[in-house]
Amino acid sequence: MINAMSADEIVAEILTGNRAILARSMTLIESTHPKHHKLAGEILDNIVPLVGKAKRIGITGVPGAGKSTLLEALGMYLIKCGLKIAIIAIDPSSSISGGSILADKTRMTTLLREHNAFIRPVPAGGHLGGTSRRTRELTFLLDAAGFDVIFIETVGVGQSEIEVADLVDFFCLVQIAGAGDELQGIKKGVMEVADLVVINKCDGDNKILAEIARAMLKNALHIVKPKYTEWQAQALTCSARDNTGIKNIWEVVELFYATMEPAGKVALLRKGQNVRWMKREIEENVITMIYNTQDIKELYGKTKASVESNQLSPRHAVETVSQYIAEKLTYDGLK
Ligand SMILES: Nc1nc2c(ncn2[C@@H]2O[C@H](COP(=O)(O)OP(=O)(O)OP(=O)(O)O)[C@@H](O)[C@H]2O)c(=O)[nH]1
Ligand SMILES: [Mg+2]
Repeated sequence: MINAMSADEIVAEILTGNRAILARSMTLIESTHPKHHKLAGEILDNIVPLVGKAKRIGITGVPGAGKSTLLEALGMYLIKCGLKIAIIAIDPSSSISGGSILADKTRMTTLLREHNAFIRPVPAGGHLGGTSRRTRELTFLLDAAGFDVIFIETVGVGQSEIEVADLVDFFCLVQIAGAGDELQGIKKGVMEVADLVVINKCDGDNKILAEIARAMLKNALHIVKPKYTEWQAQALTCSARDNTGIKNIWEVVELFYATMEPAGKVALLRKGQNVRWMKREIEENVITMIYNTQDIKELYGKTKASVESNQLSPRHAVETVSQYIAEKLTYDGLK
């Protein structure tokens, strides 16, 4: 149905809040089928000038830290404040629509019933860069569709959280207090990109441990090299289950924007992210194109065989293939 519509018509529907068209446009953008590329590109060209109002927030943390439960609590709080929220839930374990995605969607049962919430599960795809490849464009659609806050939830395994940090304005790490190993549980690199660390499950017997963990984290965050001169990463506790500390989290997010926006830092951040994304995409495309060119493919295959049989040193092989590509590019490029 959407294929029969023009990009202008589709965008008009998205702007009026047509959720079915929004969802279908997202599927179109995620599609790797070449026949969808043109329409997806046209939709994005129309959308991009309209984008920029929504707050983009990343949420990461170890499996079971309570990210989904927290998003449900925070999401409901924001809806009560009169905001429209969207959640992109990235599932690294699933390549298509696997079971865990559905599980995650059903975990946010209260939000699922809300008209002012939109939940979109996204498979990570399993290859490097899989997370961010299309997710940036999905946030653009949601922004244009009028969602005030867009959350991107990702499980803190592999590199996904670092990728997600480059898709959002504000990055929140959800932790749980353990028996004194709070800091070990945080992977290197994540602390550097976190704008806020939330110790969840601060309830029942866990309360004191959570408060201790928060104090330790607060100190640790002061030692980490700050991401921005204007912002010191914060540490909070909350209980997503009992709905406590949720308002504090949002106040920190608002403080972040109130501090960074007047300094022009959010706009600058987004500009940098767009350019980095473009550069990565070009590099990926160019590499794919080069390796798919018939004569290069053949030369590569032959050279690889020579390296495997020790007839050619890997260094010589690199030179041979690189030289061939360089000559070919100059020849074709100057024609
Ligand atoms: N006691 C307590 N339990 C919680 C809290 N938040 C979440 N839980 C429980 O922790 C478990 C995991 O919660 P989820 O919200 O699914 O955690 P998650 O981080 O989204 O997990 P994955 O998506 O699998 O990575 C569930 O059984 C929740 O009920 C909390 O604040 N306190
Ligand atoms: Mg979850």
